[in-house]
Amino acid sequence: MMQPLVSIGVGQAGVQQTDALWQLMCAEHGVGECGLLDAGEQCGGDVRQRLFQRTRVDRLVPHCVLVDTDADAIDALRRGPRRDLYHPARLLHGVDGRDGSSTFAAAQTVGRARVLHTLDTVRLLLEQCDAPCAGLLLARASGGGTGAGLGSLLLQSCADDEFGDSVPLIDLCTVPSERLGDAVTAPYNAVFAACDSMAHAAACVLFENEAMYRCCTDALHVRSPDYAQLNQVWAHVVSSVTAPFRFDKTATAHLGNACRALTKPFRNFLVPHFAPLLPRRQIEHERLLPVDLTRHIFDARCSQTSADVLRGRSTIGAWLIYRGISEDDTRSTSAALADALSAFPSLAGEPTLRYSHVEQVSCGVAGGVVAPAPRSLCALTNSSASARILRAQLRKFDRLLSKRAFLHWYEAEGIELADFVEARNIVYQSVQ
Ligand SMILES: Nc1nc2c(ncn2[C@@H]2O[C@H](COP(=O)(O)OP(=O)(O)OP(=O)(O)O)[C@@H](O)[C@H]2O)c(=O)[nH]1
Ligand SMILES: [Mg+2]
Repeated sequence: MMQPLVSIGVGQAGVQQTDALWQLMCAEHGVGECGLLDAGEQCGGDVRQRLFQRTRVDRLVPHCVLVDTDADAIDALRRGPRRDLYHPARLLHGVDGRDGSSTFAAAQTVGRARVLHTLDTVRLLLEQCDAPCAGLLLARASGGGTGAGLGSLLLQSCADDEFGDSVPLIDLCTVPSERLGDAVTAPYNAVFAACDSMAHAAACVLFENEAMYRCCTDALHVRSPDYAQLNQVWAHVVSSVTAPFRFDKTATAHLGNACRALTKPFRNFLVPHFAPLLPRRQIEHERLLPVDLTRHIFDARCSQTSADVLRGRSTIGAWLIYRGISEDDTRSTSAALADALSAFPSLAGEPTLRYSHVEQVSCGVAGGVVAPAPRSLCALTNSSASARILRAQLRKFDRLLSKRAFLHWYEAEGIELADFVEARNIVYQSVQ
C-alpha cells in the first residue's frame, strides 16, 4: 500500500505556491500539465500513486485542494496552463465577494463555511486513496488574513477531526518580511498563526519572502523577481522535502515522523536551505560534489529565511536530503561530510542528524529560474536561530497592540484583547 501525500494551498500565496509545487512535481514524474503521462512513461502501480489519482481515461489528478476566501487566485489558475490538471471540485473559493479582509479574525468568520467544505473535500480525497495519508502539506502566508485565519482553522480542524494523529500536518508558512510591504495587520495575523501552528502541526517550515527574493537576485541573478519566481525557489525546497517519499515505492515512514524527529513541544519551527542556487550558465562549470554542497548549505545565499543557523546557540536537529547521489556515494564521502558538518559550531553537541538520499534529481521546470543540477541538497534545521524570525513578528505585534491599533476589527469578529495576550505569550515562550 502506497501512502498518499496531500497538499492544501490556502489564500493567494498558498494557492500560487502549491500550483508552482505541482508544476515541478508533474515535471519530475513525467506528467504533462493537463495530467496526461508524457510519451514513453508507464503508470502501473508506481510511485505516482502517492501523488495522483488515476481516472478512467488515464488522466492523473493531483492529491491537492486549493482554497481561498476570494476568487482571484483560483480564477487565475482556471485560466492558466494547468487549468485541466486540477480537479474542479477541489478548487474552492468564496462566492459572497467578501474576502478575509487581511485580518485573521475576519478570515476565521468568513472561513467557517469554507473550512467545512474544504474538510469534506479532503476527507473525500483521502477516502478515494486506499492507504492512510503519509502527510498533509499546508501552504500559506501567515501575514494574509486568509492564510492565517482560514489556514489556522484548517490546522485546528484537521487535528481535531477524524484524521486525528494519523495524518501528520506540515505547515509550510511564509511569514511577513521585515521590509516587504505587507498588510498593516500582518504581525497580528502572523502571531496568531504561529500559535495555532505550535498547537496543531507536526512541524512548521518557515519561509520569508525577503530571503527568497534575495535567493533570486543574489544567487540566481534575476533582476526583479516576481512571485512566480519566488514560488519556484519555494517549490524546489518542498519538492526536495517530499522526494524521499515520492520516489521510493517501499518508503513507509511518514513525512510527519521525519519532521517530528526534528521537533520538540514549543520548538516545532524548521528553517530550510537549498543548494545549488546558481545561474543556469554557471551550473555546468561547478563540481557540486556532495561534500561541496554540504559545506555551503548553510550559507546565507542558500537560505529561504533570515535565520543564521551557524550563529544559533543550539540546534535540535537537521535533516539533509541529497538528490542525485546514492547512499553508497555518500558513504564514500562520509568522513568528509562529518568533517564539513563538525565545522558548524551550532551543530556541535548531539543534534539529531538525519540523512535521506534520492537518486532522482529534479529536472526543474521549463524556463524556470532554478536550473536543473546533477546533484542537490536541501536541509531542514531546527535551530534556536529561527527565534529571530518570530521575535521580529512579536516586536511589531507589541508595537501595534500597545496602541490598540486595529483591535476593533478583531473585536468585531469575536477576538478579544485577552486572546491577543494569550497568543502573544505562547509564541513569546517558544522564542526564549
Ligand atoms: N511567496 C509568495 N508570497 C505571496 C504570494 N502572493 C502573495 N504573497 C504574499 O503573501 C502575504 C499574504 O498575502 P496573501 O497570500 O495575498 O493573503 P491571503 O492569505 O490571500 O489573505 P487576505 O488578506 O484575506 O487576502 C503578503 O505578504 C503577500 O505579499 C505568492 O504567490 N508567493
Ligand atoms: Mg487573499
